[in-house]
Amino acid sequence: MFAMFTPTPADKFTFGLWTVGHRGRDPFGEATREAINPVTIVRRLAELGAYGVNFHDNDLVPIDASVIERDHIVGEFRRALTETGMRVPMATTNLFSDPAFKDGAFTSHDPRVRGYALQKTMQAMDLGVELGAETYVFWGGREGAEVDAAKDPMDAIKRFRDAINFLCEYARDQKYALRFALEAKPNEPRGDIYFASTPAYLAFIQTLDHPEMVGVNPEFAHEQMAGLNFYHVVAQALESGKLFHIDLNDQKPGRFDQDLRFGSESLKTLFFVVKLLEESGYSGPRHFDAHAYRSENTDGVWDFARGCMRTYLILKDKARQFAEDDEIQSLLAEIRGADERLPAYDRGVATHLKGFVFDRAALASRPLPYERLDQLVIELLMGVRTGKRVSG
Ligand code: GLT
Ligand code: MN
Ligand code: MN
Repeated sequence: MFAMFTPTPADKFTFGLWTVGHRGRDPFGEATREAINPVTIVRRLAELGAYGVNFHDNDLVPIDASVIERDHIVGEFRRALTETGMRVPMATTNLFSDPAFKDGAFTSHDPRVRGYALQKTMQAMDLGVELGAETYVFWGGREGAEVDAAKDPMDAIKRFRDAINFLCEYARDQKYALRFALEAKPNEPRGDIYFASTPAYLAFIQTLDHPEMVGVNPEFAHEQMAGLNFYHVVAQALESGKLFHIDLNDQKPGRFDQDLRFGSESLKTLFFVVKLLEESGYSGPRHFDAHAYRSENTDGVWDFARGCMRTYLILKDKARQFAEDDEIQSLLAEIRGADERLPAYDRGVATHLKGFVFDRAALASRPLPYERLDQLVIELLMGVRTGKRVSG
């Protein structure tokens, strides 16, 4: 049983350097554990069966490093990747820690700040591509406001668009095979962040010069903070061909961004998310954007990482059980009935439909045994259904 839920690189699990490297700092307290250097992170994650590791430019190279220091750090990191076979499928820019970005990066009023943000991102794209990244994430942590009197949200959208258009051209000019993934969050660290949810980005992408290069990176915690159903959000991203990356974690409703261990709180929703990812043919990395409880020491960090991957695999197995469970499947068939697509519009169809007499009472009386179905799902998740076929 244990071996069954032991990850391998084929599962495509990734972690950010900033996730397992998180030192337990929060707005009220200092770090509770030592920094773990990127090379150690790569080696430990490889031992645990991960596929790869992602980073912000400054997770790897300090913002004030000299060129010599940069080359040394990147060289050591690359060696660890080669020795372990670990990949870097995604990279991103830190456009939120430096005080220069205190009022935004791409959406700042100050054109010098916007220029610096572009410069920093181009350099970080170079670094990411150098290490093999195929996806480039944009999380605009400081792109927002506390004082709406000071900033025009329409200007912010236009400035953000200019930045993404500029960087798409840069990627094309450099012949980088990079895809961009935009990550939404409703608030924190700003009072309000522009593009508060993934669907806002899905609409925005259509207004770009190269919409085909740009998709989304939804994060469970962020949509949960906004009170949205992550399963539905991911479904929309997938259905529109825009799920370029995904940040998996957990989060209690109505709280700050907790970035909890995957599956520590919201098993039912996450079951449907895993089922969706597995059944839709999503082939990208399963990235855990989470960190260990502040009370953990370094050993606990690896317990955390192991737990994220193990829970994902257990939920994946539950999805298989769901598909193979006769009682669930026959109930679903009964509920769904003959789910035919209606004919497309033509004038004859419309005329026929307008004149047709529907039996409203018959429509309303259709039984929908959702209580039974949901209870079966709950029992499956609680482990009292075997997952074996129950027919007969
Ligand atoms: C930061 C944020 C995450 C983003 C990271 C990528 S940075 O940790 O909380 O949700 O995915 O920039
Ligand atoms: Mn994230
Ligand atoms: Mn988060």
